[in-house]
Amino acid sequence: MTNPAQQTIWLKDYTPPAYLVESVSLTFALAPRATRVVSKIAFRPNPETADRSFFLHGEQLNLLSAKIDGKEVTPDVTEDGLTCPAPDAPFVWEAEVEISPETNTALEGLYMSNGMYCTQCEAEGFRKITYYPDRPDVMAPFTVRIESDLPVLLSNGNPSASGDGWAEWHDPWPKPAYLFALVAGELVNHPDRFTTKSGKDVELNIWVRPGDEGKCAYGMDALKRSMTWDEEVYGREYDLDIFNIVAVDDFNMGAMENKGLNIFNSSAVLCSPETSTDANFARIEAIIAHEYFHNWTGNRITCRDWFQLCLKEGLTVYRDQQFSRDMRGEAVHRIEEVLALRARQFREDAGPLAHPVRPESFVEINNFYTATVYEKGAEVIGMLKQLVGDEGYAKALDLYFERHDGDASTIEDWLKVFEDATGRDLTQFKRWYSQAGTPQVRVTDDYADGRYTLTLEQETQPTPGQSNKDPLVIPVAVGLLNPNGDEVQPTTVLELTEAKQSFTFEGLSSRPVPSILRGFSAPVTIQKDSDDAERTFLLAHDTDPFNKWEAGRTLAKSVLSRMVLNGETAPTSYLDALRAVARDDTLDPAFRSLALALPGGEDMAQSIFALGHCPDPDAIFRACRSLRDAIAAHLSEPLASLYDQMAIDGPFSPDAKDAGRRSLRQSALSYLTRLDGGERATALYAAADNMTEQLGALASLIANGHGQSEVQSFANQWGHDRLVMDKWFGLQISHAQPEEAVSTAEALTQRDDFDWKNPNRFRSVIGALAMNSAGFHQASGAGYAFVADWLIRMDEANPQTAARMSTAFDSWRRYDADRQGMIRDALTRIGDRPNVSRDMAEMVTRMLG
Ligand code: 0A1
Ligand code: ZN
Repeated sequence: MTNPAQQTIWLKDYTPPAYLVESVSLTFALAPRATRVVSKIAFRPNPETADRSFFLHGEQLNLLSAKIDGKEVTPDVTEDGLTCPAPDAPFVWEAEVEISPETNTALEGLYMSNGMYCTQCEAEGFRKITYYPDRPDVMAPFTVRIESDLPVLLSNGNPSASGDGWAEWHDPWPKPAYLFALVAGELVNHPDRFTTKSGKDVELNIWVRPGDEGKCAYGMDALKRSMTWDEEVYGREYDLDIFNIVAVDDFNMGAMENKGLNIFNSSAVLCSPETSTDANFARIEAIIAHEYFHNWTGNRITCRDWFQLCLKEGLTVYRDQQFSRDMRGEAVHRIEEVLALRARQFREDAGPLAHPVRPESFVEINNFYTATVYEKGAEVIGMLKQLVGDEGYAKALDLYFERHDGDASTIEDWLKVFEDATGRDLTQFKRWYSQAGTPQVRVTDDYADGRYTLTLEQETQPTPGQSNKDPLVIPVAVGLLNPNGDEVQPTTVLELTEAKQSFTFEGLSSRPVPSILRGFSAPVTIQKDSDDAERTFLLAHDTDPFNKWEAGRTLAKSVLSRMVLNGETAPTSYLDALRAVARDDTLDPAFRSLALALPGGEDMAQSIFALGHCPDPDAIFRACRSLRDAIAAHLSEPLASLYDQMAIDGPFSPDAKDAGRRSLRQSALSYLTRLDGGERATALYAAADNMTEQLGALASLIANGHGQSEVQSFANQWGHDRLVMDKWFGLQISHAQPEEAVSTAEALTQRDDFDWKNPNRFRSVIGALAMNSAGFHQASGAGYAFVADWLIRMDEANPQTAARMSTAFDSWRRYDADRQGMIRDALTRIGDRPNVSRDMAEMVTRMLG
């Protein structure tokens, strides 16, 4: 493989910067292909190092002039930056560069989206704007002047002055360059205000393209709820006079926490009942909160270097999860967190891309914005909180903000505040940050003379570059039920620290049924020789809602595995248990909906592989379909009454209660459509006045081979709305029959509105195919070839988005020799191009490695 600058960067090689920055002043004269950026940067030697080499990052810049203390200099310019002799004393660097935002399809640095200028600087995009020490441990206050005829000109901090064709912003809070942002465009705003708990009045705005004003109210409401929540729960107040959010159509990720000027993928902020599903509302609420919470965990306290990414991301995800649980219900949200963790992070941990929460090396940092850094990073914080208790956690967080405000910090700093605040030694706990892989905890038990003993053994399989694994500190929350279903031991957290350890419970009059890993207290897999009778018992009686759901989930997986591997049919005992859940009106509708959902193809492939078999995606698809039919037939009566009962009269509300009812109704519909020839779904589609029901009905129709006319009418109705059409593209592929998925995707890419350079549209087709497990893994290899062709095309325009989607191939070693061969060929074809990007080259190398 050709290696475009495949230079590996190591955590152990960290050295402090030679020069620090006192202040930055930037002037932008905006023009689509010739934007001029004038920078004036006050440097001073870093007293903590003797190194005096002056290096500024810079990529794809046309340097027009450079001065040090007013004198022209001629730096030595290379592809990735410049060096220049510099004084061993404070000095002022001035430079002028020219850049071309209009031709920037990578969407990093300054680029254009629908006539609007915007930026994305995390992780290393600022170096495409001007020459700068583009590393997070160099922090400075910024003053920014924007010159343009466009009416709205925004940057970080507070507005300081403006005139005809220009505006100036000043951000007093020292920040690294990755938090820099600039926006210029013809935008309209949805304004509001917020008074902080100490009485500071803050102007809030959501800026959007004209026409999108009607899709801002929910985002604004979520922002104000986030601001209040952070004050109440973490004591954190906002610290500028203004907080701006801008919606951008072309964006690689969900959103970005730039100081005072959050930039959002429009799909992560714009919503309305007619155009957005309940899932969209929930995601928007979580992302708005996430970006806002970064103001303290990420911006006021940032990362020393990119290896510490989980310091800000793990903590901020943990905080947004806490917020969403408070807004939407603890149990249901926890189940959703775990479903996402298993689907993305457990898969990552089990394959060639496994890496620690704090990686030790990288080639391209953009490849490390992963489920492991984000979601496992959040799980690690959840475990820490269980180990030190709620009070210990609150004390540690207060100390963290007090001690490190204004710092670029490390995981060592983070753990030290916990040690200092609680007195607990975290030496062993720290392994969670450095050891990759999902630990397996094997559970055996014994009962004699009123004494019940649980034995827990932990083991983590080798991962790339880490063959030996040490025991971790694993909080295992456990409860015990007696055979009548009464709880005889309320939840207690066992601390597993050894490879093998036993825990004893006394005074039990009969052998209890254990409920292990309540609330999913650690990101591990549990292995226990339980039978379906025990799982059915827990599904009926467990008092811990997470484990009640989990019992149903493991039961479904065990039934499905036997259907796939032994050709069995669904046992009546399972169908009866599920019917009892459907009928149990004491259960929250959202919970019931989750309990009625079956594991998907990818989830089953993971499970079957873990059982030591090679998964056959077609056989899994057939088994899932046959189980759905059995459930539909066995539960037809309760499902039909749920479908009627869960209908909502009155206006649409996106709140969790109504969303839960719609979700349960949709679960019922998806089964009933297998029985009623699409009658209910067709009627619902015609009557729906909100996108949740319209799209849900359409999904049920497509999945069952109906709905051709609805697919057409949907496009006629929504052709003008980019975000709705993304759903339309995606749905046809994700619900396609396996043998039709590739041809459907191919046909959709022929359409004029398949604007593939837009990451959302690209994901809605190529990403949807990669997630249709049986469609993507068709034995012909057509799915692999199709995805590979598009990744190659995208890699040339936007390496970051292409590289992220290449993870579709990361589970390749699970499959049979034919499929493995075809995937290896596809990956080799992607990686062997002379112009392969650094992002993609690293991903392919690791996946084939
Ligand atoms: N820090 C943002 C996500 C983000 C990360 C990288 C990006 O470009 C490489 C863009 C956004 C967050 O956590 O929300
Ligand atoms: Zn984040």
